[in-house]
Amino acid sequence: MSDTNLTAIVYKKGDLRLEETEIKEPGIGQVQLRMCNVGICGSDVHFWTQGAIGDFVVKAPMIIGHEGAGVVNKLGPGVTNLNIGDRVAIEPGVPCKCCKFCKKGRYNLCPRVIFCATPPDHGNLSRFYCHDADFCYKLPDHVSTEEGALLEPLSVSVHACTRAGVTLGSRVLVCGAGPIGLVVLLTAKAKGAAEVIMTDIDKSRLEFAKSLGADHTVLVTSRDPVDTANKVEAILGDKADIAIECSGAPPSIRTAIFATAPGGCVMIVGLGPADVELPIVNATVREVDIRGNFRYANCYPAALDMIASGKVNVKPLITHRFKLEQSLEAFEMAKQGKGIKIMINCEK
Ligand code: NAD
Ligand code: 572
Ligand code: ZN
Repeated sequence: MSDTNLTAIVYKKGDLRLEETEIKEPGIGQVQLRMCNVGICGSDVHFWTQGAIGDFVVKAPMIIGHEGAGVVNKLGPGVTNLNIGDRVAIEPGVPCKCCKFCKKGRYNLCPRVIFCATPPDHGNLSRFYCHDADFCYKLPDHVSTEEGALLEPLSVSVHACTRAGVTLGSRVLVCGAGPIGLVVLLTAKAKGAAEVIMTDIDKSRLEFAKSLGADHTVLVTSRDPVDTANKVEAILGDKADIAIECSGAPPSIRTAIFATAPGGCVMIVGLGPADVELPIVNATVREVDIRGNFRYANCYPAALDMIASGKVNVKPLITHRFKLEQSLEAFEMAKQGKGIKIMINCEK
């Protein structure tokens, strides 16, 4: 029987459909993958429910999904780094490889990057998908394709913790205990952080964070960011060396600044409103550096090594599993904010 290509497509705001699409042939330097697992990310849900994130608007039907792993099914011309049958994690952003940012290794800043499921670029929640072979990472036999899919959010945390300077003995505040805050927790611990304290407005998320190894948690109940920062300081016995903000909520960004020690760093990962009022003078006079994070560059190998070596265990993050045929149900569950990571299996 010939293969078909069931695919999850966002047509427009609120309109997600499962349809058969053509199976593409791999281009030069590409591989055709038989997809295995794709995780649902908050941005996938946002593009479906809102039809846009900032300036990125779904103007034409877009295949969703960017946290994927699959098996090499065909090699395109010129591919030498992979073989048919290899299980790989897919780094979803393929940059131009020529611009000044690409040339200096900061390819996440490439203005011509093609990034799965960021309009107008298609994602990989389908049975078959073609991708540049040099942005596919072969998984060792003992690393599952679910873990391969989780390399994507894990790479965000590797980039954030590296840029924030997390190292042996760091005392780290992580604001927001969603999937990103949780992978930041795991990565900070793997990098040798002495203590990680996490905040959230949701008690169940903090309980989950504790089960993953958070040393302390703070339930945010006050509207005043200084109150929350004081709670963090009371628990740590001092301000944090580093705060990694993973909620995007403006009061939480303000808390991150107030809770960080002089000379420390606040890393902004969470993206909420475009304009946010911040206590910038407070940060300036205490030389608290505020740094930004945009996806990742050169982080997949380190993320894979952390999983393959057993230094991090991302498996507990997967709370729900669906088949590709059940994608609409899976997205409905993600929209309701249930669980942590919802994984879709694309195998027949
Ligand atoms: P999520 O919505 O699942 O998690 C956010 C968490 O923050 C939730 O648990 C929520 O309850 C909590 N929260 C909300 N208000 C809070 C407050 N005032 N104080 C503390 N916690 C609060 O999202 P996620 O998938 O974990 O992603 C987190 C953020 O990271 C999102 O804004 C996302 O867009 C962003 N992100 C950025 C990058 C990047 O490259 N910069 C990459 C991936 C994700
Ligand atoms: O895993 C990549 C990723 N990036 C997210 C969110 C979720 N997953 N970002 C937040 C949204 N931005 S963006 O610049 N954009 C839609 C391109 O607003 C990218 C980073
Ligand atoms: Zn994502």
